[in-house]
Amino acid sequence: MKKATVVLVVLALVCCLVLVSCGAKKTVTLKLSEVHVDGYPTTMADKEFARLVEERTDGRVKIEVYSNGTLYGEETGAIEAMQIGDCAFARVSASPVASYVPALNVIQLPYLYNSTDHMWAVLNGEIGQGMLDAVEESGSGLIGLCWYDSGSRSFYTTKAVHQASDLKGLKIRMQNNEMMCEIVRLCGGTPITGIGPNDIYSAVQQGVIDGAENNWPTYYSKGDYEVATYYCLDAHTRVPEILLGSVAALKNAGVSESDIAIIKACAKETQEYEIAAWKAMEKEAEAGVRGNGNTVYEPSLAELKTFQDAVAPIYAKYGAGYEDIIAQIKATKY
Ligand code: BDP
Repeated sequence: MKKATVVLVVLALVCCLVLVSCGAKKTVTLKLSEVHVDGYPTTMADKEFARLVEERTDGRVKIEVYSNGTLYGEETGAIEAMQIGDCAFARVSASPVASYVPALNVIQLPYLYNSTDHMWAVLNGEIGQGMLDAVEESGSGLIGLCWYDSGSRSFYTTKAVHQASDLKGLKIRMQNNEMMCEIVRLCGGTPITGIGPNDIYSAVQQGVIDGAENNWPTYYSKGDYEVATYYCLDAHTRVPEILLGSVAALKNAGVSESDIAIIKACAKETQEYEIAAWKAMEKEAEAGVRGNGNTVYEPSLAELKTFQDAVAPIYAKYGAGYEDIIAQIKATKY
């Protein structure tokens, strides 16, 4: 063969190899379920997570965010789908996850933290990482990726509530979590579960429930403030949000261990992003609710104590076996 022919053949072979390797570059597209609307802090963070993962894996892993509960309107549905590998990621409240990983109840006990800073000192420390690890080690098929802020939860109702006993006779929608339901029972109300966050509005309208409980941004963004106009700032608990991954879905999609490590690092990076968005939205939502003329009630210290005293027995029931962690949380400096 002439030298020129040899060069041409080699060039052709190199081109073929490049083309084959490009074609073989495996790109997987994975789903992320989110119950909140676009523009809500957690949805913004989900999208930032997707952006970072695509960038850091050089496009090997793409994540599509399905917001506003379009994939699963109930977080329990998203969790169960992840367990069988039907969904790769979901941003959910820690509350429903605790039904699968009971240790998570400890970090959302009523009146546990003194402030947001206190909660973040715990979540960003050994206890928070320990809880994320516990999710993966629990055999639940879930991976705990990172935490997001969700403020504190307070009751909103169709009648005025100023102290715990005012919940007597009221049907209150609660998340799918026994400990959360117990909070309402201990105050004399009736917890109602099985209603997704997008269905609270109509459930109130139809008189199926007399109210629910949540933070300013959810109360506002879901429109519930229009039908349950009394908001009592009892702040009975802080429940962090958690970004979850599915062991089965990542395995089925063939995502490598090294890409899983990248995914975990990207998730952690979005925490601060969400916290900043959270602070802004909390103010915006509060202004929106107050601007609508809702009755926002700030309980006196004595009234607040009626809630704290009513729910105190929860510590013995749900804190049993975790006394050391609870003491550590209470002693955490912030
Ligand atoms: C909101 C959480 C969301 C929960 C919702 C609820 O952000 O993940 O689904 O509460 O009460 O604060 O179901």
